[in-house]
Amino acid sequence: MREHMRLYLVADPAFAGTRRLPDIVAAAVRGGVTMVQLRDKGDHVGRFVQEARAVRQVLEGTGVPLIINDRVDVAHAIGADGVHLGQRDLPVRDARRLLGREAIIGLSIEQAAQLAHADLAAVDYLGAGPVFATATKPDAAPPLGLDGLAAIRTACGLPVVAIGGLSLDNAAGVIAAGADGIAVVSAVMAAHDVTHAAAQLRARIGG
Ligand code: TZP
Ligand code: MG
Repeated sequence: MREHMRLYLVADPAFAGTRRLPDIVAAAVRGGVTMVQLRDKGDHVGRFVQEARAVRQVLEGTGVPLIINDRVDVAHAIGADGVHLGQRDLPVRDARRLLGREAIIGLSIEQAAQLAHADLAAVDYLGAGPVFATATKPDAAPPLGLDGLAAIRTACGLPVVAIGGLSLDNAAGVIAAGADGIAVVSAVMAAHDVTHAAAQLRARIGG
């Protein structure tokens, strides 16, 4: 699990522009992405399912797991590897019951205090963030900073992927603060050359 955390792409169709989302994901995997989450905040679940199937197809045989954001039903429908849930989504224990033992379940943590209320036995990894300010998620909690990230790392033995405002400039610092990897939206999705952007990030974080 920790190796899969290294470079975690959050693929959001809002960033696709005129490109095809599965093509972007394939290009990012060529650059060294180790895990992919599909995140669609639109209200068209049928389209989400279609996108998810197409992305699953390009990931087949790559060894890169596909995680669905928010929607346990979509994850189940398309046979994704797992689901990523926020503090206001379906409780992780219920997701575990629905998806089974083999599913990968990730949980967002916005501050270390939330760990006390989390059902960590049902969780495979934590997404900690936002570490830095980001325009990608307007309703994000206040930034944790590196100290807040380190506090989550210290409080819990689960794999931790950091998210929020991460780029080539700050990626190494986030790993030094204890994260097992970085999760990015814009640093890869908004790049002109997605493969190159992913490869540069991979080189910066090592592993
Ligand atoms: N959760 C916390 S911050 C964030 C999410 C989904 C957005 C991260 O986007 P970016 O573009 O990598 O800052
Ligand atoms: Mg969510």
